Formats: sequence, structure tokens, C-alpha cells
Amino acid sequence: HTLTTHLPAALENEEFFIEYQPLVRMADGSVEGAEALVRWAHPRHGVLGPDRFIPLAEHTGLIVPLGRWVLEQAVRQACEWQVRGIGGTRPLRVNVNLSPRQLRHQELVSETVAVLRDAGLDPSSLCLEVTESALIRADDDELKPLRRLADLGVRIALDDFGTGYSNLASLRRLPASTLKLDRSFTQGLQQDPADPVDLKVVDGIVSLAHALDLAVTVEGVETAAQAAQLRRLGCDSAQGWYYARPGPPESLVCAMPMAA
Ligand code: G
Ligand code: G
Ligand code: MN
Ligand code: NA
Repeated sequence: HTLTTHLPAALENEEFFIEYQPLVRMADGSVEGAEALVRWAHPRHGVLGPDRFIPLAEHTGLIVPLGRWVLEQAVRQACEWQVRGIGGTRPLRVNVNLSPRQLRHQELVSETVAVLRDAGLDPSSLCLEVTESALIRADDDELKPLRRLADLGVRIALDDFGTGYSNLASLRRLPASTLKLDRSFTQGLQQDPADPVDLKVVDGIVSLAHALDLAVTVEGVETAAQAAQLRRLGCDSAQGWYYARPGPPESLVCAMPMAA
């Protein structure tokens, strides 16, 4: 595959860049942080989304240095937001996606700790997103590095939750602090009135998450009606085009006037 063969050079040539999508607290509309989403400014194909190259990078192992680069950039960006006072009294957090291969990388903990220390970012200002399906497949040895990071104060989010067939027992053994409800649930609430079964499912997931001390972030919120519905259901924070599309780091400043 030609994209695959060009990945290492692309990393060296700094062809990757990161967009940030705000995470908004449902209680007051304030911005609590942003998710880092990597893109490839390909010299011939234009901007490629992660779906085009993350699976290739995962397959070849380049995801490890690429993921480290994303982490470094995102952690530095979070520091800059905090130094500039963006986010007000509560420090802004940055969310970074981890792929299954990074989870198995021996240096995950030491490298993450080093990146945080070098930048001077408090571990609690970093949230690592791991997909629910990657986590439920992980055995106890594979969960150890995440547990260690969670013990150090790093937040762990279960990404795309609701698509991976978790059971209650598996949720309890995960070191997660947040559950990110997959966008498919948000879409189910789009009709007016919302589908009563979808409402009950989301209501149940939120209750279960809160019983397990997990915060709930909803993905893919596109309309005011969805936002209102999800807020009523007790979701803690939200992400989606209704609030902001992924954009350059400066766009987070523009997202702030939405704050209550
Ligand atoms: O905006 P969107 O097309 O950017 O992102 C699609 C998916 O790509 C996201 O759901 C996310 O899981 C994945 N993704 C985005 N950035 C990264 C990254 O830096 N590392 C990994 N492993 N996945 C990412
Ligand atoms: O990590 P994850 O796969 O969940 O990344 C979020 C993905 O969802 C990114 O590709 C991002 O561009 C996309 N996204 C973010 N907000 C919305 C939204 O409101 N609607 C839709 N359809 N996609 C969204
Ligand atoms: Mn994610
Ligand atoms: Na997701």
C-alpha cells in the first residue's frame, strides 16, 4: 500500500497535524477540555482523516512513534491553554486516543510520565481514550499500564461505549473514569419525539455509569434538541458539531464565549 510506505517519511517531514474538538459541560455549557484528532496533510492527496491511516499505522507499528508525537503535541497544547487562562478557574483537559498496539507498548507508562513531566502538565489534565472493544479484549497484564497511569492521576475514558458488548463485571475491572457514549445513541434521540426505547437505553447506561462512579460524555451531539434530551438524562459532558467541529487549537478560544 502506497500510503503505508509513506507513513514513516510523513512523520519525519511533519506532515501530520492535530485538530481539537471541545468537550462541553452540560450543566453550564463551559468547555472542560478538547479531544486531539490527528490528520495527515498529504502532499498529493490533501488532508486525510485518521480512518485513512491509523489502521495502517497500527498494522505497521508506526502508531507507536506517531502516537507519542500526538501525545507530546496535545500535552504541550494543554499547557499553553492553561498558561493563557483558557478554561477559567478550572484547568482545561486534553483527551488523546490510544490504539490497542500502544496499550501493549512496554514504554507506555514511562513515556507518558516523561511527556507530562517535561511539559509540566498535571496528570489529571490528561485523559487517554481507549475503545471499549480494545479494553474488554485486554487481559489483566494488558490493563496494568493503564491502572498504573490511573493511579498517577491520568484519566482513562472508554471510547465508543455501547458498541463493544461490555458486561457489568468487565466494566468494574477497568481503570476508567469516564465513559464516552457512542454517537449511535445520540442519533437515536434525533427524532421528535425521541425513540422511547433509545431513551430508556441511554437512561440505563447513565445510571449504571454513575453507580460505578464513571462520568458520562456523549459523542456526536448535532442539535439543540439532542443536547437538551441528553442533559435531562444526566449526561455530564458532550462533544459534537452542535458545539464545535474539530479545529485548530485557537478555535478553542472562540468556543469559550458559549460558556454560561
Ligand atoms: O474526527 P475523526 O475522523 O477525526 O476521528 C476518527 C477516529 O480516529 C476517532 O474516533 C479516533 O478514535 C481516531 N483517532 C483520531 N486521532 C487519533 C490518534 O491520535 N490516535 C489514535 N489511535 N486514533 C485517533
Ligand atoms: O474518538 P472518536 O472515534 O469517537 O472520534 C470522534 C469522531 O467523530 C471524529 O471523527 C469526529 O470528527 C466525529 N464527530 C465529532 N462530532 C461529530 C458529530 O456531531 N457528528 C458526527 N457525525 N461526527 C462527529
Ligand atoms: Mn475518541
Ligand atoms: Na468515539
